[in-house]
Amino acid sequence: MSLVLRHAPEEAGLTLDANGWTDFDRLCEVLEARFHAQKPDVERIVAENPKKRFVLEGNLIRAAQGHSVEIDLGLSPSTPPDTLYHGTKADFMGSISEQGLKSQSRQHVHLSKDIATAKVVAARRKGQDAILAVDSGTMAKDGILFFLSENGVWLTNHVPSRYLKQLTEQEVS
Ligand code: HQG
Repeated sequence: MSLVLRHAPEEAGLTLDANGWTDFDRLCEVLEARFHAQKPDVERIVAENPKKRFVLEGNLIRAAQGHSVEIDLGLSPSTPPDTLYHGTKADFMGSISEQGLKSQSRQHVHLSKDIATAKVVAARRKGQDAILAVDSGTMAKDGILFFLSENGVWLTNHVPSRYLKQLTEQEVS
């Protein structure tokens, strides 16, 4: 579902509208044909997904965030907490120090309000973790926009390196 709703709707013969929504019944037909999942199974996945990745409204469904396809989530800018966090890998830090945090293949840089979530994101990749504190309060004062996704992920377009600080192991634990 993440593949189809965030990255490659064409893989399931679906299209997303300008705001990322697609027809839920149609998605269920595809999932039934491919995985023998019945509509109640899909509804349960949407409801019980621990990160609330999917939003179901009537017969429309979309991913709450994480898209690489160009869609407009239609979120209004929100004032972030003073500090947000990003989990990454030590190997990337040379490049991040030079270029800041870039959105790479996705539409936004993803930030979390707590260190624990950043640690989980970092742990998905091989290598030594690096947990970054983002001075989001100063960024917002400097006019950089933040958006809060429907499932609580903070989104922004780019974090210049002057707003980043790598946390020490003591600060992380
Ligand atoms: C890194 C999961 C070198 C960045 C999570 C990250 C998240 C740079 C990778 C969501 C860089 C991009 C997104 C630079 C950024 N030089 N590396 N200048 N700037 N990077 O997957 O944040 O489980 O696009 O640190 O919870 O890892 O899928 O972003 O390592 O919210 O729902 O480039 O994915 O959500 O990777 O993860 P990603 P992410 P889901």
